[in-house]
Amino acid sequence: MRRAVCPGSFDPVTAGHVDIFVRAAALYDEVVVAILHNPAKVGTFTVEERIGFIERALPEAIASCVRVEAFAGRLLVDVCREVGAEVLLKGLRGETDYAYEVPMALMNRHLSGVETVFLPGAPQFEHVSSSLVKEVARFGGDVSGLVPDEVRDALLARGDGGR
Ligand code: COD
Repeated sequence: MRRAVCPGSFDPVTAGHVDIFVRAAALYDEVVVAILHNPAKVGTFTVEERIGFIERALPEAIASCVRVEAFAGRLLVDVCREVGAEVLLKGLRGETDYAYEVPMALMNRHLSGVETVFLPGAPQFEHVSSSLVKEVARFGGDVSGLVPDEVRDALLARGDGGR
């Protein structure tokens, strides 16, 4: 079984993330979407909310080979060991992500031999991040199409757009 871990905060999941999960599921037998969170830090959405948003946003065709799990205060290499994954899979949105991600990929390989596979982010979601979406929503901008509809509605319902 070839298994990949897609890690992130996913606070909240965006259309860019979902695109990466779908493409990862075409490459691996199983994809573990790993929500890494710091229990001492309050996120915009709870870990349970983030899990639900992701599970309900997955297209039916891949739902059976993607599972979503949360991990508190852990190294990514330990998450990979725990779930039996040989690969970390991440989306890259250009030079800024590259500069940030490559040292982490090399460190993870140094620590445990786990390789990181990068998929280029889809051009239509290149500008999409959880934090930007929250900022747009906070000031009343329309984030339709940038996040699953349920996430858009949850951001609107908060009133503060997810501060
Ligand atoms: N298109 C494609 N990919 C995207 C998009 C998009 N529009 N938006 C985000 N992504 C990618 C990001 O590049 C990232 O790889 C992933 O999706 C998750 O995004 P976020 O924003 O939810 O995640 P972050 O940036 O908060 O990262 C959280 C991690 C858990 C990945 C990070 O903190 C981490 O690697 N922690 C591990 C700690 C560790 O083990 N450290 C020691 C060794 S380095």
